[in-house]
Amino acid sequence: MEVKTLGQFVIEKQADFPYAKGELSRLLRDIGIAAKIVNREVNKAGLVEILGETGTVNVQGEKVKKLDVFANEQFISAFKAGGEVCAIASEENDDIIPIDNAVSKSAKYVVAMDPLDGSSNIDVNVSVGTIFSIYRRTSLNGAGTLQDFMQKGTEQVAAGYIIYGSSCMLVYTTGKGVNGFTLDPSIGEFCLSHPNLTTPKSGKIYSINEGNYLHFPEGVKKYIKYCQEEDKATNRPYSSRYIGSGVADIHRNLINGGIYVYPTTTKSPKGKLRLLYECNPLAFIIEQAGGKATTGEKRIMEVPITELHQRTSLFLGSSDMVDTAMDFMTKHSAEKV
Ligand code: AHM
Ligand code: MG
Repeated sequence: MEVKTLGQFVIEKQADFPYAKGELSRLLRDIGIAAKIVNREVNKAGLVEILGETGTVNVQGEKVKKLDVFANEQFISAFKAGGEVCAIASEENDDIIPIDNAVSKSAKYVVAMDPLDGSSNIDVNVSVGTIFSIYRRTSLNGAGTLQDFMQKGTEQVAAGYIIYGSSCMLVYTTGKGVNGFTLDPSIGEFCLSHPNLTTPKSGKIYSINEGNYLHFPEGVKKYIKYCQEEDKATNRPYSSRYIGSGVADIHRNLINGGIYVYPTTTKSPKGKLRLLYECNPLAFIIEQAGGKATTGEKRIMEVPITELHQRTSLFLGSSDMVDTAMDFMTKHSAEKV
């Protein structure tokens, strides 16, 4: 059987970008390497204390790091060493991390990331993920600036996620479809397992934290009731599935069809999720897979960005389901929560 590794695939795809000099390919390769290291640590999360005590992990007697901090440091050091990135924005850091070192002199890109999404799930052995979004810098040279990140999602050059689940997968797009790679632990390589991923136009799954029901906008409340109604023609009632790790919920829905909703609530009137490093990259992927991502009103990737950690509501998934949810939002927009 022919096996295609992530490294082979990105080099092959470089031909899609006639003027590319291989920087983006190298950047994707660096992300793959950092992902493997984070996966190794995530896999032994339950052992950290035990191994730490015996000294196997913690030779210098350093305090065992929390995995989200570890993942953040791992990706940052991969980007610093790779030389393709002049600034990083991370969920874990209040400000951007400018890079200006010997290898970054001709760096063209900036990367925004959520190094470990759903990190509260680690302690209970549930899937977590990394989300990344790559933009061309707008500044001319030297270290990147905050302004480099103030670009709409439509300007993304590439985006992807890694899911540390029952197997480890890396899914990414450069705007020419979506491809998924599964880590084969026996050879330590991400291998192309899901070429040209497309999402069904409709599905049977809705993913939302219903615990917040009382605080949802009226349109969302009505849409949830719609999902629960009996209707043979539209395959309802739908099933409710909510892991609480956005990457895992969205990955499942991408493959099986479904909708993920994190709306505004009376408690978080702007929404919870972050536009730059959660919603925009996930929106780029779902659109490239044939789905949709909106705020409930408009396309996520066209939302102007003014703050690094800007929040937004998110309706993401199979196109027919997102359309229906948005119809409910429009119809009930005038009603009080
Ligand atoms: P995090 O980046 O702090 O982990 O938060 C993002 C996560 C998503 O992955 C997940 O879908 C959602 O927040 C869960 O939030 P809640 O517990 O409010 O339902
Ligand atoms: Mg997150």
